[in-house]
Amino acid sequence: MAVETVPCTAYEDQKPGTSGLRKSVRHFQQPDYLQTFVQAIFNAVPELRGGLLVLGGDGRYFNREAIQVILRMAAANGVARILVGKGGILSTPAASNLIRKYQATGGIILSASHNPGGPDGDFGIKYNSSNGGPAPENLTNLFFEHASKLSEYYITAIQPVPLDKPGHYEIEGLRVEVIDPVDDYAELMATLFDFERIRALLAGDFSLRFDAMHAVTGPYAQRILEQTLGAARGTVMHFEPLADFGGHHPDPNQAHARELMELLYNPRKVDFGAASDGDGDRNMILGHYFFVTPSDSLAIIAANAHLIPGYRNGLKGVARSMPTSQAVDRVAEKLGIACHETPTGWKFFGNLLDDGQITLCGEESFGTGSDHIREKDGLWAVLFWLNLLAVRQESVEDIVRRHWADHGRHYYSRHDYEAIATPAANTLMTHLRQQFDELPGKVIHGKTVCQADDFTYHDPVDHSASHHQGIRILFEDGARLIFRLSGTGTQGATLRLYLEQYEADVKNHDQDVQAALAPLIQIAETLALIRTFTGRDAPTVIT
Ligand code: G16
Repeated sequence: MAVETVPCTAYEDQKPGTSGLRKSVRHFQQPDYLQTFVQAIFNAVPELRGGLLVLGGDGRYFNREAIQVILRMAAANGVARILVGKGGILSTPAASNLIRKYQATGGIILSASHNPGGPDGDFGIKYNSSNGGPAPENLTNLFFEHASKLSEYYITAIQPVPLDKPGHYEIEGLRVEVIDPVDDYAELMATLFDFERIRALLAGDFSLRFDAMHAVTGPYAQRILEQTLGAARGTVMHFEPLADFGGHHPDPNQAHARELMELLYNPRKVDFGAASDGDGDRNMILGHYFFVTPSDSLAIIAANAHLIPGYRNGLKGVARSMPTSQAVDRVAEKLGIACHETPTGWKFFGNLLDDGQITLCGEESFGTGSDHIREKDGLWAVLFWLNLLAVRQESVEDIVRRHWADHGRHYYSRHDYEAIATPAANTLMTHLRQQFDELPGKVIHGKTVCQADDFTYHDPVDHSASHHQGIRILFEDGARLIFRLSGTGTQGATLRLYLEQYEADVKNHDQDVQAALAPLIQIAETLALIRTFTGRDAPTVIT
């Protein structure tokens, strides 16, 4: 095989963030930018030589070109076999499943998740390890180290692989298998959920809509919801994966899934609505005129897991990211199981899942999942809810309200200030840190602070410590204010403010969320001077 050694200049900015390396498409199109990071992966994971690699992406602009480059580099770096999704498509959860099922050395997933696509949008690349989960921090640090000192990469001159034709191709010692991206994933879902019962629900007068947001879940949702479970044709909206997501923002939340929101907030009754993101790992759950916060969804999934075939034997434990509301903690307490608090980023759940300490985990950022794979899983959450609705024969709203009545309600919201100047964001965080010593015991707008700190996570499995994972201001009544800078944005900095207020009394469960959180919003402004530092009067997005 003719391997070409290409001299290159290292890039200094290839440090992966919360979930892989995410930059604008234009940034990725700089000479050898993609190649440098891919070579860093091959250098950091020598087991890929002679190994099996899973490869696919969310179909966004630059996906196909990147896949051909990676195939050529994989051949040059001695990879023995590659499974690649037809059309270059693989959702993140499907890739995680393939890695586990076929005992691959790892996988490369091309996605910038919920970030917009197209030539002016974003692109991303992440590596998942042999457990199917996102590379842990020590490995992403190693990628960065290799990338920063790289002086050459290796590539072959093979012809482009026909990605649209399933089949096997032998290329200079590398076996490329173009596979159906949905088959294995659909098979896995059928082992976890009661498809018969869901089919019966959908055969009645129950109506649902799923918004694939012109991203990767279209083919998965059509196969599972429409073709397998019998949902009406057209149930899946925006089903065709498009390179620019139809010009939309593939982020399944109230702000970006507008059309779906309008269908659910409409007198013409739709019982259940759901959406997923660019790479299919996020989910939004809606009832008729009703939004389920991701934190509540996690808690309800945990409280009802015994009703679902795949989880009938009970839960080993649960975990949530630190900013996620404490609703699931209450469920864990009642169930007598452990509840772990990890930093933001799915990679932090990996050790707990691998070690058998938890069965379910989730994040406020519309991510929920279980030990069936090592990624969050959008369609899994949707199927869980459908199975639950089929068993309980109640509406989404009734299920959530009953849960609040039993456990209390955690009013919760996230305010994002996107694309603010990075120095201003850092000054704001420093300003908060400087108040840590004086805050405990202080009464601000009628609420008493009991603790103020920077969250540090001590991994109970590998005993590593992750510092500076978000500023926490905790109040005596259980309320929390969390401040973090996002690790997934590509322009300037994004400040995330997470607000949580617990309300035990069912008589107070009908308040408007922002109104219920108004005192905390005021305290946040007083402590962080958000307007002064960011120059913004209001958040860019409220979820
Ligand atoms: C990624 C991570 C999640 C994280 C989210 C937001 O999700 O996998 O764990 O919660 O980003 O992170 P941040 O607050 O740092 O922007 P995804 O769906 O973008 O891969």
